[in-house]
Amino acid sequence: MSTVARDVDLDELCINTIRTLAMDAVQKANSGHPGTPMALAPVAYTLYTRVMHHNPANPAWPNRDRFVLSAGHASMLLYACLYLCGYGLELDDLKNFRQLGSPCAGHPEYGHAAGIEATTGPLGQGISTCVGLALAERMLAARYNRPGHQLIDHHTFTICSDGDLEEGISSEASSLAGHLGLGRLVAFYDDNHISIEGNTDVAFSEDVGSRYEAYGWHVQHLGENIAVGPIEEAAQAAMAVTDRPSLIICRTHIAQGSPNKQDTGEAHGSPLGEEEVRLTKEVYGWPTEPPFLVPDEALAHFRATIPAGEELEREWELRHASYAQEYPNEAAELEDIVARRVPKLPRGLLKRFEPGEKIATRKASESVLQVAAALVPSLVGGSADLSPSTLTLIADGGSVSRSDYSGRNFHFGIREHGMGAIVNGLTLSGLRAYGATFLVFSDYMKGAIRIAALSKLPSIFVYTHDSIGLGEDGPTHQPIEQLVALRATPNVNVVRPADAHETSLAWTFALMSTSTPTVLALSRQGLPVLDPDAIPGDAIERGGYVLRDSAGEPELVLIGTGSEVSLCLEAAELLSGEGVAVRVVSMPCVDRFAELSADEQAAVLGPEGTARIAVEAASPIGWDRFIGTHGAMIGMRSFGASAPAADVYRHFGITTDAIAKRAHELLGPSRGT
Ligand SMILES: Cc1ncc(C[n+]2csc(CCOP(=O)(O)OP(=O)(O)O)c2C)c(N)n1
Ligand SMILES: [Mg+2]
Repeated sequence: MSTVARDVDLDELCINTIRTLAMDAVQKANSGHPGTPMALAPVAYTLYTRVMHHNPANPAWPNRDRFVLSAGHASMLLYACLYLCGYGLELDDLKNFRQLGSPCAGHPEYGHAAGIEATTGPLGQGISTCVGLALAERMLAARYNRPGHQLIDHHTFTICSDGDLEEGISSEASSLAGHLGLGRLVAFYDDNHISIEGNTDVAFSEDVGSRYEAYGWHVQHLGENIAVGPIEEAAQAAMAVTDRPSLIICRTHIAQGSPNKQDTGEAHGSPLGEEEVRLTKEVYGWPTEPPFLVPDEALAHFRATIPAGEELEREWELRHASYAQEYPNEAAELEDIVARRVPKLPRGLLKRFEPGEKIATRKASESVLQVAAALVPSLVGGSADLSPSTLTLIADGGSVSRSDYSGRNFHFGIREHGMGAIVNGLTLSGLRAYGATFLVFSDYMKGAIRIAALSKLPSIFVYTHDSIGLGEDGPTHQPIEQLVALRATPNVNVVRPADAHETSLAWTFALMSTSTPTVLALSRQGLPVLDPDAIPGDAIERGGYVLRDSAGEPELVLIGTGSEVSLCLEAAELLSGEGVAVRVVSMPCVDRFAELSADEQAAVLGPEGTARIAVEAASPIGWDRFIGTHGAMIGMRSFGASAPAADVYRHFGITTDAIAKRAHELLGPSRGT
C-alpha cells in the first residue's frame, strides 16, 4: 500500500486513512454521517497520536486520558481511531458499521467496544458527561494524591458540534464546569456552520466563544488552521491553563475535500455516493480501489500508540507501587472506586425506625444516606438547589468547590439535565453518584436518565415530593405521569418505598446495583413506619411482597406503592372488620416485580381471578397487567390540585373509604356492606 504513502507526509496519510475509512464505512452501510469525521480527522488524529496519554493495550488504565465524541453521529471518526490505534476493533467491524451485532453501532455505545468512554448521540450529552468525568478526576486527585505522589492527573477531551452547543444541557454543564474551574477539561468545538437543515445561521448566531468566556472558560480560536501542529499547540496551551476548562474553536468544513459535498448539509447524514467517494479519493490522492484501504505505514504509525501507551502506564504503575506502599489503605480504596466496587452492605442499613411513628421517606432517606456514606467512600452526590427539601446532604461530607474538590456534596445549581449527565460522568469514573430533585423535574433530565439506562450505568436519581401528597405547591409540582415514564424506560429500577425501612432497603439496593440506574421516589409527607419484621430483606429485589395476609385464601388483594401502602393497610383493617379476607401487597419496585415469573407473581398477587385493587397516586397506566380482568386501579387521571395534602387526596378519591367502596363494588353485594 506504500503507493499512497510515498509522496505524502505521514500525518496526511494517517488523516486520510481516517477520512476514507469513514467514507467507505458509511457508503457500505448506505447509512451514517461521513462529512463530520472527514473534517475532524486531523483533530482526532492529533489527539490520539500526539496529545492523549492512553494505552490501547489497556483501555481500563485508571489514569488514562478520556476521550468522548460528543458529536456521536460522527461515530466513524471514533471507530476508525480505535481500530487504527489497536483498541481491539477489527477492520471487519468497521465494514459492519451499523449492522446488527456490530460493535460499531450507529452512535457510540459505552461497553460495545473498548475505548468508547461514554454513550453519545443525543446531542449535548457527551460534553456534559465530560464535565462529570473531569470533576471526578479532580475529586479523586484531591482525595488520593499526596505530596510527591501525583497518582491521578489525567485530562478529559471531547469533540463537540454545533448541535452539542445549541442544546441547553451543555450550557448547564459548561456553566458549572466554568464555575468549578475544571482545568483538565478540553473541548474542541467543530464550528462548521452546518447542521441538518443547512447553514446554522438559520438558528444559531451567538458568539459561542464569548459565551464560553463568560462561563469562565479559556477559549482559543484556531480559525481554519487546523493542521496537526496548530491543533497540538492549542491542546498543549489548553492543558497549560489549569484553573479553567478550555474550548478550542475550529472552523472546519464538513466533508472536506469532497468536490460536490463539502460545506453542504447533505454531507452530514447521507453517504456521499459511490461517484463522490471516488472523486474525493482522487482529491486526496488516494487509490479509488479497494475500499477500506489502510496503508501499512499509517497503521504502523497509529499502532505505535501501543508501546508508547504501555510505557506511560508502566511509569504510572511505578508511581502507583510507591504510593501503595506508603498509603496502602488509600490505594486499596482508590482501586475499589475505579473498579466501581462497593463494599458488601447489610440490606437494612438502618433499622432503628419505630413502627407506627410517621416519617417521610425523604427524611428516612436522609438518615440512611448518612450510614451509607460512612460505609461507601465512593458515595457522593448533590441536588439541583433543593437539598433542604430533598434532604440529600451528606452531613460531614463537605462541599465540592473550585478551591476544594475533596468534598462529597455537589451544588449543581438549578440545572437538572446537566446534573443527570454529570452524575453519569461521575459514575463512569467509578464514583457512586446521585443527583436529587423533585420527581416532577425528572422530566427535565430524562435524556440523561435514558443514557444511564442504555449504557448500563448504576447512576442514582433521588426524587422526592413524589406525588400529590406534596400538597400546596399544586399541580405544577405534583408528578402524575413521571413514574410511568421512568418505568417504561428499559433498564431503570424505580423504587418507591412505603416507609422508612423500605427506604433503608432501597438505598442498599441502589448501591449494590452494578448495571442499572435506580430512581428513588420519596415522599414529602410523613408515612407510618411499618413493622420491620413484615418486610423481607429482599423486598426491593423481588419488587413486591405480601405485607399483610389474610387468614385463608384472600378474596381481595390490595396492591400499593409508597405512600399508598399505608392507605391499603387501613382499608384492609376496615374490610377485614366486615369479614372480607384481604391481603395487602407492597410493591416498592414494579420493574423488578414485572421480571418475576408468572408463578412467582401469582404467589404474591393471588391466583388469576382474585379481585385486586392497585392504589398509587399517579397515572394508572401499566397497572392492568397486575390487577387482571377483575381488578380496579385507584390513581390519578388528571393533574393534581393546590391544597393541603389530605384535602388533595380526598378530592381525588384516594382514601381508605374509596378503596373500601371499590372493594365492595368488585366483590359484589354479597360481600361486605
Ligand atoms: C438531542 C438531539 N436532537 C436531535 C438530534 C438529531 N441530530 C443529529 S445530528 C443533528 C445536527 C447536527 O448538527 P451539528 O451538531 O452541527 O453536526 P454536524 O452536522 O456539523 O456534524 C441533529 C439535529 C440528536 N442527535 N440529538
Ligand atoms: Mg455543525
